[in-house]
Formats: sequence, structure tokens, C-alpha cells
Amino acid sequence: MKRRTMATSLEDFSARDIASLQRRLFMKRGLSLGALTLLSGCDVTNRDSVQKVLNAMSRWNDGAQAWLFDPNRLAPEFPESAITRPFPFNAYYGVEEVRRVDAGTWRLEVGGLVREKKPWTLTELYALPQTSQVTRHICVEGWSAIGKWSGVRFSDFLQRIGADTTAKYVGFRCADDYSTSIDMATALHPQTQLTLRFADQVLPAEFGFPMKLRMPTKLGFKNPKHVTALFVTNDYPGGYWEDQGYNWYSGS
Ligand SMILES: Nc1nc2c(c(=O)[nH]1)N[C@H]1C(S)=C(S)[C@@H](COP(=O)(O)O)O[C@H]1N2
Ligand SMILES: [Mo]
Repeated sequence: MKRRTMATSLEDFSARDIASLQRRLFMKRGLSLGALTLLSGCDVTNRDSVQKVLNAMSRWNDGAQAWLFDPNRLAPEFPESAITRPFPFNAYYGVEEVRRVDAGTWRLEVGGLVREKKPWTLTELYALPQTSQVTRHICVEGWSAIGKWSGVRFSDFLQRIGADTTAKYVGFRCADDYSTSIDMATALHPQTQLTLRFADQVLPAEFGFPMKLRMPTKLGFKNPKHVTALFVTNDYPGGYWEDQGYNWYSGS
């Protein structure tokens, strides 16, 4: 299988983190980066030192972003006329290697700190109440696109399986050996969706058939496609890109 790295550099990514951190600091706490410098004792007012601080203190960065995350603030939603066509495909391999998952034998395994560990069939997921969103997907490679996704509100699903929502993480495993994990606050966010449809159609193979997790509050790589298993845990699960140094929290 052809493996590739993301086109952006970690340095660019840190710069975009800082822009987002700055925006959030200001909106949520009325703080400037200068004020953060005073609070943290680190000079975070120029690009180089920002990179050093964020690279060296990646865990601190996750904590700061989590602290700044407002569980009630919604990501922007758009009219259907704003939808990007054609919608871009992305994965760590080319579109010709997209996984073909068999709908009949596929199961969603649920594990870890949940009461109901029974695997889910696709038919069972389709039978749950569904919602739709038209939101922007932002990839660290420097593109963004607006799409329409429909599925089950993830907080409803977590409730249904009796997830321990005081746990720290939800981890995901995928049919293409991809993986990622998210914080519980994001898992419970009202726009976090267990997605079954794209553009009013059954989720096409390239966009993650049969199921993906859609989060307009996270960068694209945190949105796992072809999900086969999810688990609730207090042990940091990491992920495909996260284990290669990409910032774990990666809010957008
Ligand atoms: N299973 C799986 N999920 C994945 C990826 C992947 O390679 N495998 N790539 C991620 C990245 S980097 C992006 S930008 C989005 C792309 O989603 P799209 O093809 O729907 O645009 O999927 C994310 N989820
Ligand atoms: Mo991405």
C-alpha cells in the first residue's frame, strides 16, 4: 500500500494552532497571547517561540485547548447552496485504494467503559433517529470544503450504549487500519455525529462507508472514516497521525 505523509509541515500546523489558540483565548477568556505569556511564563508572542512552546509542551497545548473548548458553542452551519462540489477525497492512500466494506458483515464494535457491548449492524444504526448538518471540513493540508452529513447524534448513541461519559477519551479503529481518538467533551458536543449519509445518499466508499464520525469542531484527520470499533477509555489512545507528532487535540 502506498503510504504518504501529510503535505503540511508540523511547523505550519503549529502556526495554525496558534492562530486558533489566539482566537479562542480572546473569544472565550478575553486574553491575548501576551497575557498567556505572563500566565505561562513562556514567551509565546513570536512564531519561533510559539513553535518551541507548542512542540515541547504538546500535552500542555492539549490541556489549554480543552480548557478553551466551549461545549455549547456551535461550529458554523451553511445553506445547502454553499456545499462544495465536487467534495475532496483524502486519506493516507490514494482514492484508487479506497476500502470496500461489506455492508452485510460489517459490525460496529463498542467496547471499554460502556454498559452495552453488543455490536451494531448497519440496519440497526439506520433505524436510530437521524439529524443533518451542513458544515465546513478543514484539513491540515490546507484545504477546506463544505459538505452535508447525516446520522445519529453521537451523544445520543453514547447514552444508548451506556457509556461512562466521565471517562476521558473515545477511541476509534477503522477498516483501513486508521485510528484516532477524541476528548469526551467533543464526543458529547451537539454537532458530533455518527455519520451514515453524505449529500443525502448512503455514505459513499470514498467518504467512509459504512460509517464515519463527523465533528465540525475538529480538523479533518480527527474525523475517522470506515469506523469498525469505538471504545471509551481513560488511557490515552493516540492515533495514526497523532502518533507521528500531529497535535492530538486539533480543534478547528
Ligand atoms: N479511516 C480513515 N479516516 C480518515 C483518513 C484516513 O486516511 N482513513 N484521513 C483523514 C483526513 S486527513 C481527512 S482530511 C479526512 C478526509 O475526508 P473526506 O475524504 O471525506 O474528505 O478523513 C480523515 N479520516
Ligand atoms: Mo486531513
